Amino acid sequence: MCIGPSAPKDSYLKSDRVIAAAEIADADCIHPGYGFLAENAAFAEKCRDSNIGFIGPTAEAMRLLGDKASARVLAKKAKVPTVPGSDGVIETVEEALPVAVKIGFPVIIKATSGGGGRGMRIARDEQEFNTFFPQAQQEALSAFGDPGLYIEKFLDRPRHVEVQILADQHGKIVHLFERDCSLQRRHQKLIEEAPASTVDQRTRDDLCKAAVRLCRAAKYTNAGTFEFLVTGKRTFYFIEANTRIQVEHPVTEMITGIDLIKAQIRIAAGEPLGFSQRDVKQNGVAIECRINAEDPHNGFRPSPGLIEQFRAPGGFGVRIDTHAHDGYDITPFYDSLIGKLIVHAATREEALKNLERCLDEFLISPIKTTIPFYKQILSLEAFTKGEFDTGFVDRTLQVDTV
Ligand code: MV4
Repeated sequence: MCIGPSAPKDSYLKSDRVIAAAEIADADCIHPGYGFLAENAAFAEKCRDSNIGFIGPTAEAMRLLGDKASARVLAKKAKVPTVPGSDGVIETVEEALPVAVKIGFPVIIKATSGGGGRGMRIARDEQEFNTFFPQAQQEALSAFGDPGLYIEKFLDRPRHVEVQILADQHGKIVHLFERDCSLQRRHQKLIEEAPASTVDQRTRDDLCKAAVRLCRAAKYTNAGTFEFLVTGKRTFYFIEANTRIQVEHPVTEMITGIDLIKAQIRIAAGEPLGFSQRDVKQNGVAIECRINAEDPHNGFRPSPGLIEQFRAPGGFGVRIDTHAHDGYDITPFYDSLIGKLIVHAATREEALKNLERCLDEFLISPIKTTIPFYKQILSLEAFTKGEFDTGFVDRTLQVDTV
């Protein structure tokens, strides 16, 4: 169903048009996906007011966790470890500087409505802090319409580990273990895996229990993710929550055998979860590569256009989630994600072997994709050994910038 012109601001970001389309289609409910209005509380509210189910959490839970400074406050109350930092939003640089000095430099300045690294600055001393705080405030205002900032101690080379949650409308909450999403470039995730190879069983248990506590404190329902930064062996801190299903959810589906989208739909329909925590088992290792229509040899510049040849790998333990095929035209209007390659095997070693084979077999032409970049990553010992953190790609890989 056509809901408007190509530009998202005139179509998929216009809630009234999306709701009108649902009404014309006589849809019972809307699954918001993982972009556009998926984390927009006002959209969830409009669905409710239009008697259309929103497959996700309540508008209230989205607002509470969508504000990152208030999510931090809630986490503290729920005895979930947070990075040393400010309590809530700080309005002025005069008020913020003593807090930063008390935390100790370097500190990271973050936008409470932020995402994708916008409105974020790292300050190494007082002088930088005085310069960066107003800059971040301005950037946050223009990007999110909200200048609110908070500050945290800047952690050195953390790993990004997130816990998947499912919560029904009857008070039952389960976690589906964790994913490591440390491999990213400029805040875009590239490779995700489950379980996190560097997290031991005891830390895993603590992390997952912390996520469930926070979920309960937020009265959260449906699928959600709680993000943590992990430093050292047993130390982790909650940083933010994602109130939507995420791109990387298939790795969790592969290791647990649970269809997360089906669970989301059942929960939204008011059904009970139908299984308990003890029924959720981790089985093997799953790794996902995001296939983007981008040129890794040209600063990851978008590479839209007609796909003339599309040949995907297959076989045991291989999953491809995509809408692309031969003759498909990738438009320049949307995200450059064109597919996900997910492999599942008994061990990380086997998964990596299969992943390498799949990347070699994958044929998408003539548009440029990130496939060659993943082959390069897989050739690095640091990656195959699991020795990487959130700064790995930007630090170690020589990628040309535009
Ligand atoms: C941090 C951090 C270090 N210390 N917070 C990046 C995106 C957002 N979800 C959180 N992010 C980070 N938060 C504390 N307290 C490091 C990152 C981070 C990062 C920061 C600056 C430049 C590049 C980065 C890449 C990955 C993670």
